[in-house]
Amino acid sequence: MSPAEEAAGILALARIDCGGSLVTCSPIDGKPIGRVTVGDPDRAAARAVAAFEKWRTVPAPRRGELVRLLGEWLREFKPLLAKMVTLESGKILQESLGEVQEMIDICDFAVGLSRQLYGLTIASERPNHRMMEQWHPLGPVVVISAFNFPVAVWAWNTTLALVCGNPVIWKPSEKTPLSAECVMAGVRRVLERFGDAPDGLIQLVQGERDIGEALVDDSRIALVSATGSTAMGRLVGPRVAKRFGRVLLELGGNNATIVCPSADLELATRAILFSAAGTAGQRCTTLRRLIVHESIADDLVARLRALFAQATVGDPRQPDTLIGPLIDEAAFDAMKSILGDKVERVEAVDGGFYVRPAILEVSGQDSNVLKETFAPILYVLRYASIEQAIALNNEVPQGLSSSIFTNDLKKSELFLSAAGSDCGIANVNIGPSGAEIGGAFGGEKETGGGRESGSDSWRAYMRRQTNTINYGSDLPLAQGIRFDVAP
Ligand code: UN1
Repeated sequence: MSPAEEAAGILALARIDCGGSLVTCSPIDGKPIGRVTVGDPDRAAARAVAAFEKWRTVPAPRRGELVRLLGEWLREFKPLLAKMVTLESGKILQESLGEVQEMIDICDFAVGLSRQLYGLTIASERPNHRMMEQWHPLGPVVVISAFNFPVAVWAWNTTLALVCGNPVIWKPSEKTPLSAECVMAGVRRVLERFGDAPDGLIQLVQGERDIGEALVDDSRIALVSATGSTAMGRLVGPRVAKRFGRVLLELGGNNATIVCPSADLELATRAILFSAAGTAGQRCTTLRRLIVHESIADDLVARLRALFAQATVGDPRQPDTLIGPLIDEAAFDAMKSILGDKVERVEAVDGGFYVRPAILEVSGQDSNVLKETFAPILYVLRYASIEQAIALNNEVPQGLSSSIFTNDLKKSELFLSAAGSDCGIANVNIGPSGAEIGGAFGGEKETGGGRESGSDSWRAYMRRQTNTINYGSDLPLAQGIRFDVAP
């Protein structure tokens, strides 16, 4: 079946009737698979404001119930939604199933969280006073998501935002609007089952850049959570800051793995294949730089070249495919601009841009190595000392993810220490990609500094209020200040 036929089948099954001026193509064969209607950001913001008035007063555990229902629906719809993600993003079905699982996992997390939005009690310095902090809902949240994780990133943000008491407006990538339509079909059903959620609580606004910009500039939006390139974040950050809004940025990565002489090379090789070539090199956590000790570099590179040559590149719907197509011609051109004639195009499905993952040995980190090219290119650098390897890891402007392969405790602890990796994520004996939802996800420097998903990332979706309560009959001032009118 063609991607267009398959997409039509899924839309029919989910009873989604979309049409409009925005055409979307499948990277599998480059042909159109559907159309959606461009949304109205102004109207969406107004509806979100009205929804916020009501939703913020619903008890958080009840808000969690909505997310629980969403998780139930996702479990049921997982195979179909994953199929749509594959058709639209080109990632292999295994990875799409993983992406939907990530949504289910964050639903479970958020349901638990809905009973754990804890604040502190703080010792007051004044007699008969009590101090505490409360976490209150923040306001309408806009989620701008990218093509490579067309549904999971929405779920990371939306489930937390909902239990925290906020309405959500979703502006998905214009490259993956149908996956968003499928999710919204589920959301509508879930809202019906839930019963009394306010109108406009969860909205989808399709469109291109101008639609995103309108939402970014709208002072009714309390938080803009944006995932995408550093270039995009450079625009979004200052624009939201100008109106004193809040941002959560999850931008480019340029992730490295250090392989030490003591490493289990078999383990490292498998991890490197998944992290560097998986998702056709189009994850923000993709491994782009391999920093190998000079004593084992020849051996490791030879193993990797053999493995990269064997990996099946092709139609992501086929079970034996490991590497699907690049998202579009622009991605192919970006890869070609680095590799020139050495780029190996694979003739898999007519109209799609399929490439074999590339390994490029380099002697230092030039401007190409320092930037994030969203394609499967693995640069290999050699090092002599662990300090030098860590310096190379940290030399790039981005700071998302990193990892080390070693069986030497001192090396791994140094890598995780304050003098080690400067990234938001640092792993040992696994690759830099494929994080679980339980941890905070995000990175430093040009990655934008935001944290999404697990741990205490929920705080970004709430406003903190410090309360001091006097239950005595005197009025002692803080810092012992005296401020009385003479008797
Ligand atoms: C992204 O590429 O934007 O850690 C997100 C990972 C995935 C998420 C990637 N869980 O690779």
